[in-house]
Amino acid sequence: MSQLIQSTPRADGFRMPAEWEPHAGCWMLWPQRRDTWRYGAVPAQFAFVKAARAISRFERVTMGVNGDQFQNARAQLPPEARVVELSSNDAWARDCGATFVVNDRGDVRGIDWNFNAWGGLQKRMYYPWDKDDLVPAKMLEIEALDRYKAPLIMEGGSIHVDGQGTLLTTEQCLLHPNRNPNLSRAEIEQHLSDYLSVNHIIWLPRGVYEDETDGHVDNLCCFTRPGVVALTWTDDRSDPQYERSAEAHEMLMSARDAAGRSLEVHKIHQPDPMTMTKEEADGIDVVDSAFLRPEGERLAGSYINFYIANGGIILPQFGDRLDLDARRKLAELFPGREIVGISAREILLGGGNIHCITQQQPAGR
Ligand code: KQY
Repeated sequence: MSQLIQSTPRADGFRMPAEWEPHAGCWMLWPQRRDTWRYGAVPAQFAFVKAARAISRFERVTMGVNGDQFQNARAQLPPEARVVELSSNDAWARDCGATFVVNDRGDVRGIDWNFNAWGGLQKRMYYPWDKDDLVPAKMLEIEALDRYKAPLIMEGGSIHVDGQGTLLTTEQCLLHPNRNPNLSRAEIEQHLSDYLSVNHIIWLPRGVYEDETDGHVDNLCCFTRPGVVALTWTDDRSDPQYERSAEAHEMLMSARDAAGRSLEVHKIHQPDPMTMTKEEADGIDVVDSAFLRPEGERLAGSYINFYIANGGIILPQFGDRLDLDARRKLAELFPGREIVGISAREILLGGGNIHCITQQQPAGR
């Protein structure tokens, strides 16, 4: 049974662990939405299956699917993946799924943030999002884990933690008026502190250029271990990403984490700029509420959007000359983990990448 708890994780001695801490498994949601995914989401389903197959080598994957897609998903996914009927509007488990917290005894609970599909009616990107908003409660019911309801509109992709009290985020996203217009920066910080048990927040100004999430940090920068971060980078000063990465770099170089350490910052060169082709744009259904994705639009490609599995790194690859460079650097940053590259352009076309479609559930007792 999953109970709704009225206190906060901090008050109860729970914290959000870092992604590299041991997992019980990984949650994903099956892509189906025709105004996000081209050709009725069939190519995206292949890409999600590849990601699920890669993650399944390291930990159990649970795929939440709408009822009408159960048989299709079950047939495509590897037998070791668990397929559960769990309705959703779209397929971004990182953003609409539960964020898990643990205590020192190994108990696991979940946080149910409010979700407004990256900006609500102000932006009208992906209406409706009612089913997505119920995903955390359903995940926690399935796992029989207790749930905190957090009074904050927030997506999991807008934060990264080191598990030792430090949180990384961007002002562009968490302070955007389309998320929590009635909350001040201090009130948002207080909620993050209460629900994730963080003591120190590093606010980076902006995320990746043309990232439709309003600059999620999980496409820009992440911790690879306490005191060490990886940042998407370009040396091309004429690329609009340059000043975004440069300002983040400057900030990170002068930042301290919750333990008072200065940070070691590793630059991961972004793939060469990619744009949506006409064929890709034409394959997406147009509906009234949809966010237009025209041909020629810059895609927010980044190698930072990888998933840390037990013993592995599931890394986006774009068929780019810098794919190998990213693999090598990540291999150095994660000794002891196997780097598994996944062809990820199809996921990128939907506006995110491998980190955005996954949500780790920490191992409990
Ligand atoms: O950056 C992420 N965490 C998710 C991207 C979601 C894009 C919605 N189309």
